[in-house]
Amino acid sequence: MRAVGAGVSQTRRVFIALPVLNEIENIELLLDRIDASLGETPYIVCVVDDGSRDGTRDYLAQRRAQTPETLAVIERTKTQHGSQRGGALYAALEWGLANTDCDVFVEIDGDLSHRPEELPAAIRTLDEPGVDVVIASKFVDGSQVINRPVGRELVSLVCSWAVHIFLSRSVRDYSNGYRFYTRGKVVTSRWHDSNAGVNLGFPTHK
Ligand SMILES: Nc1nc2c(ncn2[C@@H]2O[C@H](COP(=O)(O)OP(=O)(O)OP(=O)(O)O)[C@@H](O)[C@H]2O)c(=O)[nH]1
Ligand SMILES: [Mg+2]
Repeated sequence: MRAVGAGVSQTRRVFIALPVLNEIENIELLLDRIDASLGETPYIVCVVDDGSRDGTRDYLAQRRAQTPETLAVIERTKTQHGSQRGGALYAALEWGLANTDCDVFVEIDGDLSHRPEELPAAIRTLDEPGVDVVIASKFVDGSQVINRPVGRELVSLVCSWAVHIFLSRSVRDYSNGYRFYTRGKVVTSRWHDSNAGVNLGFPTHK
């Protein structure tokens, strides 16, 4: 972790969970943009790779050797068909709780679909009283959706609408994986996850 600086509240230490599978075309630029966006704010990115075969692993090993204080890598082997993004996210958050004292936890995708330049503003929102979860939304004024099939957009819209109506009026984009949590909320969500089957977007399975 690096020294304190400007950009985000100086007391914040930021943990970024980054699930990846075959992201060699994006990973370097993404990590560079995260670094530039956070400036001198102390942070660590925890990448969980489920068996990339396109050189992502080699790149991460090389980058980690250069910047061990800001990059952790968990290498796993894929055990199921389909995306294991949820399980990878869970693994990263568990690692972050056990191995860091970060007080802000972020999940972000590795395909550059989420803009790292928005990190400081979203993290600052967590400073507001009573806020412990922030979800970047495709459905607020000023948002732009680029290169997304209409079908996916529709599923996202319906799912978010249902959550907004039936679960929480403050959630506008439930399907968006660009999220920010206080450490306390990560801890209590884990508890809900394992004990009550309720979750705030964390996976219900590993
Ligand atoms: N660790 C891990 N990461 C995965 C897995 N599948 C996808 N990912 C990563 O999870 C993130 C989101 O995956 P996407 O395939 O883009 O899923 P999506 O954003 O719902 O789908 P698109 O709208 O097509 O982009 C990316 O960073 C992927 O590299 C997986 O099985 N394991
Ligand atoms: Mg994506």
